[in-house]
Amino acid sequence: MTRPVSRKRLHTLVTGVLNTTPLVDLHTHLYDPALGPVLLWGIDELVTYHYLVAEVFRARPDFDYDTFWRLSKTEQADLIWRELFVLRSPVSEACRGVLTVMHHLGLETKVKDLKAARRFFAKQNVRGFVDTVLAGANIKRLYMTNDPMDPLEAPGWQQKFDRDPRFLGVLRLDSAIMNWPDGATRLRAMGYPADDGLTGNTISQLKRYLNDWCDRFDARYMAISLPPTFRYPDTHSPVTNLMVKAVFPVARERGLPVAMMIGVKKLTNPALRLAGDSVGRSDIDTVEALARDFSDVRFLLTMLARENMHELCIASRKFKNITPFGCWWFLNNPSLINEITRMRLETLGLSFIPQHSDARVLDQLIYKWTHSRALIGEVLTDKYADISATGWVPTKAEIARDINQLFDISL
Ligand code: FIX
Ligand code: ZN
Repeated sequence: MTRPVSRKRLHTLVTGVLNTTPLVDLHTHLYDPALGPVLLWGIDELVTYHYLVAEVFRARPDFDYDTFWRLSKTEQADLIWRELFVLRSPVSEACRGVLTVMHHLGLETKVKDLKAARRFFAKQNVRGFVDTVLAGANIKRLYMTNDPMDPLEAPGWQQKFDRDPRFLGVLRLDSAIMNWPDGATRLRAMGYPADDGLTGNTISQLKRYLNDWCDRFDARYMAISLPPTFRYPDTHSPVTNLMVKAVFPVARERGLPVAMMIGVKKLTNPALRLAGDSVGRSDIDTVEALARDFSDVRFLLTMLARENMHELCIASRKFKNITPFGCWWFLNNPSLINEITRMRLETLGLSFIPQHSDARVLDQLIYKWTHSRALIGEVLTDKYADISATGWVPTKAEIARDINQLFDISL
């Protein structure tokens, strides 16, 4: 009979493996440093992350939106630091994240201002800091969000450059497909003469765009964020038609997964700009119908509403071409990472991708992965303790095997 093992022993094994295993980050808004200033890093970017912009207006509802946006990045950071980190305890997850990064980098966190932090970052260079952060977060590869129509990113792709193999390409579809026919205008401006209507020519021009830029980016998947109102089938919706007639066929031909991130209500409060997006309950019937009708397309799926998480687990049990991933955005908080990861392990075993960072600022990888490794480690420990009580005690090698299955994404 196998000797029982304590939870403490299992926890030591799990955290030891998790903390020493380089992981892969499936979705970020980070960029190969060769693409230039579009890669955000440093204390002022960290403190003015759009999550904290939303939170500073909670602390200061009297503050005028336009007055805030007229401030410089440094002035915005100083305001946020004072209001959320000095005059109040920084207990939110986004605030705590900044503290985790600063602490990891050896910076004092309980300070009145950001002068010392700015002095530290002034001594860094981007390529060296990329190495520092990837090592600190123990991330071996990450997937970017690449949009040929993004005016901030597009210039970086004008010239050939040696890719950093740790930064993998992803073709992001929102600019081309959402709010049609805005995308048609953009496609025409790039030399893809699509019509405003969903004609055969439009479909073939969009397919050419998708293939050209999947080639240019060496894209490992295509991705799109979708509103809670997204429906399939829907013969009237331009988004649905373009996905069905262009995106899924190209994905099938190229053998690329399609990531659909469903449930975002864009600019619910436009005055908050990037911080103004909100969440809505999405339609799981749509997800199941897509998985059924496009059974040869692999869907990487995440949804933004907590209420959709259980449905997504069950839909994933029904369709092997659905891979649920991450605790996205408003779900990327300890209480919900805990709940969602338990739900997924209990319904899906190890057949899902537990987390992605969604990092927009390079430094954030440190906190997003430190926090998530600890949380996921607790849940995994409990699940191993449950089966150990029956005599099925995992070895360190089996725990390492499981963690690689969960995190060693290779697309
Ligand atoms: O659509 C997306 O990729 C979202 O993750 C972003 O738009 C969002 O602003 C974000 O960064 C959330 O974490
Ligand atoms: Zn994102």
